[in-house]
Order: sequence, then C-alpha cells, then structure tokens
Amino acid sequence: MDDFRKSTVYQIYVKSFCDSNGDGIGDLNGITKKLPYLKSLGVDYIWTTPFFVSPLNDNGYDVADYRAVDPLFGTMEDCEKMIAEADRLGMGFMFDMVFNHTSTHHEWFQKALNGDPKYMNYYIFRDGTDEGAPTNWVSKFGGSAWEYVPSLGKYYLHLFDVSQADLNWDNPEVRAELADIIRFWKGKGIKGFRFDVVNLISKPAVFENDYEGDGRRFYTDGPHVHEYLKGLAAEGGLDGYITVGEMSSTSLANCIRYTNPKEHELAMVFSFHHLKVDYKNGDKWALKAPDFDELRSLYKTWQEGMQEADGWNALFLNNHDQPRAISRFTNDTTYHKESAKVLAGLIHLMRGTPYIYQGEEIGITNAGFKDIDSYRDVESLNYYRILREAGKTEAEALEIIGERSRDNGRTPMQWDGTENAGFTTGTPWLGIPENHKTINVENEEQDPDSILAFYRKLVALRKEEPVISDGRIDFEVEVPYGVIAYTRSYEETQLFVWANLTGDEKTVRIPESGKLFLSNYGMEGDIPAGEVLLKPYELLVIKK
Ligand code: TEU
Ligand code: CA
Repeated sequence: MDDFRKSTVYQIYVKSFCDSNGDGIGDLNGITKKLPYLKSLGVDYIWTTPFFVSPLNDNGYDVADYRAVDPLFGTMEDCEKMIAEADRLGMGFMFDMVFNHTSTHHEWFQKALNGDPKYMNYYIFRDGTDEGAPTNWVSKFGGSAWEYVPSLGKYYLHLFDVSQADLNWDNPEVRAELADIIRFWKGKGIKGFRFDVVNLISKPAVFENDYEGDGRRFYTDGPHVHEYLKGLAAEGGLDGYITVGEMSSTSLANCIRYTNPKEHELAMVFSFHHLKVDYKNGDKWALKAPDFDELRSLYKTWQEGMQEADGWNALFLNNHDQPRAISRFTNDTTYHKESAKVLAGLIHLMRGTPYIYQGEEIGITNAGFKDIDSYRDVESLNYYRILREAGKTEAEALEIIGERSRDNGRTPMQWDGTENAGFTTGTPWLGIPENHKTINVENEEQDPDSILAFYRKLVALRKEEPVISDGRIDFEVEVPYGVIAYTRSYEETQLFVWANLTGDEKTVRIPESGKLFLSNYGMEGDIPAGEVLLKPYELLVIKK
C-alpha cells in the first residue's frame, strides 16, 4: 500500500487522447506515441478506459470480449508494444475492468438469450409481475432497469444501458471467470486495475420495489460485496498491485473496509459525494451553484475519516464522466490559470493518491456545444429526451445538458493550436472547443508559469516531501465561505494550505510564520503570522 502514497496516476480516455491513423478516434498507437509526454509529467501509473471488443454503446463500458482489443483502437500487438514501452519508461498501466455488467453482445449473454441455463445463471433474469417489470428500479441512464426478453418470457437487470446486462456475482462460476480475466492481463504485464462501479456487484437475495428512491439502496455496497472483493483480490493475485474501485453512492464506513490494508480488498477508492455539491436535491439534471460549505465538510469527513481508520482515497475532481471542474467550480476565462492551479493544489496536497484526467493539466474547459447534434453520450441523449418530455423547453434542456453532459469531459485532447488540435488528421468523433487555439500542450510547454508546469511541480513534490505523501491531515473550519483550508503534518514539518475557490477576496489567519511553499500568484519569501487577504482563486501554501 505505502508504495502508492508517492504516486500519481494519469487517466486516459482512449477514444479522445491521440489518433494515430486519421480515423478521428484515439487509439493505442496514439497512446504509445505520447508516452514520453506522460513521462515528462512524472506520473507513475496510467489508467486507460476500456478499449476491449465492444459495440461501443457506452464507449467501451459495454464489453463483449474482455481479452481482445477492439479493432477500432488497435491490435493485441499494439497493446503489448504500448505496455512494453511504458515499462521501459518506468510507468505502469492500470486497465479498466467493467465487471458489474457485460455488453449484451458478449458470448455469455448471447448463450443466455438462446436459453442455455448455465449462461442464464451468469446474469440476473427474473419473472415479471402484474405491473410488468420485476421491480420499479430505474436505470442510471434513465428508464426501467429491466428489459423483457419475449423468447424467454423473462426480464434481465441492467443498472446502466439496456445493452449492459448485470452479471450474477452470486454465481461462483462468474467470479472464477472474472478472476481469470485479471490473471490474463497480469500476464501481459499490467501493473494495476480500475474496477468500474464495483460496489454495485452484490444484489439483494430478494428483489423488491423501492418506494423511496430509484432502487440503489438495495444494491449499493450490497450484502456480499466485501466477500466478493476479497475473493477477486485473492483469486486474481492482486497483492502489491495498484487497484482502485469506483464506488457509486457509497458510504465512508464501506470505503474504510474496501481500502484498509488488513481487509485485502482494494488499494483505494473513488467516491463521488464531493462531485454532487452542485446537484439540486441530489438530482444531477437540476442545476445549482456549487455549495462550497458542503464541499469543505465532505472533504473534512472523508479525509479525516479515512485517515482515522487507515483507509486510502483516490483524489480527483475530473474524469470521463464529469464536466470539467475548472468550468464547473471556478472561472474558466478571466481566471483560467489561477482556477486550474487552485483546484490542482487543493487535491494534490491532500492525503491520498491523486489522479490527473487528460487535459486538466493544461486547463481544458467544458465543451460549449450549442445543439443536441453535437453530443454523443448515450446518457446525454437519453436525458435530453427525458427533460423535453418532462416539459423543459429546448433551450432549458440544452442548458442543463451543456452543464452536466459527460461529453464535456470527453472532447479530444488539445495538443496544439491547429484545426483539430493535433488530435487527429481526420474528423474528430466529438467536437473540440474553439479555445484549443490557446489552451494546448504546445503553448504551455513554452511557458514556465503554465498550468502544465504547475502540475509537473505537484507530481514531483509528492515524491520529495513526506509531509505530502505520509503526513496527517486536519481541516480548518473557521474560514470564510468558499475557502478550503487544511494542515498537513509529518514529524517537525507542517504545511498550511488555503484554497480560495471564489472570485472574491477572502481574509484568512496564518497561525504561524513560515516560508512560502507554493502559490498560484507567484509570491515568494517569508510569510508572517497574522491576517492575510487571499486574492480570487488564490492558492497559498506555507511550510513550517
Ligand atoms: O460510471 C458509473 C457511474 O454511475 C457514473 O459515473 C455515471 O456515469 C454518472 O453518475 C451518471 O450520472 C462508470 C463509468 O465510469 C462510466 O463511463 C460508465 O458509463 C458506467 O460506469 C457504466 O459502465
Ligand atoms: Ca484511430
């Protein structure tokens, strides 16, 4: 475990990172080409989103063959080359294992559809009721979570898209198949794994209607989830590997169990409560300005709570399912640079393992799409329809999708200022924001004060400073609205961190004088104790 404390992970959304053959779609050879760039960032691990054989209804999170590369992204030989090249540069890949469900195109599901009882038991088939579906549960992408198969006279469960059928983890044969897939990729030299929505794998023994919610309380952190994760770690031989579980609507108590080293389940977890502080009444599709009091209190709860019980967090504000944090929480125009840096500093100095999502290290913003035809994501398209059906005007629906669409985080990587941002020589599968003409890697490489340079520094600091990798964390609560402040301590060393997430000046109190350690306003020297005025989006870090 300790091994990952000094590490930083870089997440690649394969489809949008680098296209090597001009078909407008990112691919494995594109990744190999850009490995020196990742090396120059100083990251240790690279998490790639799924590139396995798939009908791509959910961009690869609908896997039809876990052991084969989809031809759209390359070949197994390309994959082996990519792994070997990263290895040579001293970086390891973490592959994305989507084990809660398979694509309905998977051989197992096809056999189930033919009525083969062995394979029907790989999935969750149930009889309907007088009201229709077995329960009233709602899919995460909208609509019923059950789909009727006329030829079988039964429904199957799909917590996500209708083409993503949930696996039956209560069946030991399923668990054995999945452990075998882990061993297969370990054999190819993979250093770690990310497990998609892995806290949803254990369903209740009895399926019942949810009259309070969408059904999630019955299957989130379900009855046997810890037992199944221990089994996967043991059977897959995951000791010493870096593993991260994506935990949907989870609890602190469960995340402690998932990650406490004595439990032998996972090395760390992604939880999402801090990325719901701008959901109105918990509804992603209802807009609200971010509540920074709530954000501060969630960080305090999760950071201190995991620390007290020896749990370990993955630290992130961006991924391929989220709008860009810089656009969502801060100011992505007037204070573009300051905003990107304050958000980076806020999480990279916390206790946990930081993840950099492609493009955040140069300050890529939300997409700014103006019409529904620009969107590609199945969730955005479904919810646009649902919002329209619920009576929203076209403009209202577009505003909501514009803020919340996952496509915001999926626009192609901005390598340079040319027409397609250096991502492809063809037509990109998803539009690229206009601002790529200024916000791009090539530009930032030339600027010693760039966002990119700041990220490089943060990655290096985590390796150099035990107070960052191993220090304890304590949150300061007596701070003005919009400021998040914490102290890291290790032996005699202390770091005091203040992040002003607003466009207003804020007064904070420096408890003890120290040296300026890090700033996004280019200050230096000794800082005396006493009151200080934080500028808009200022990050101030003092070392004692
Ligand atoms: O996402 C799980 C998930 O529930 C959310 O991140 C979800 O996309 C969001 O809350 C919807 O509002 C994982 C993958 O990261 C995502 O890309 C897949 O679509 C999903 O699982 C299904 O495999
Ligand atoms: Ca390609």
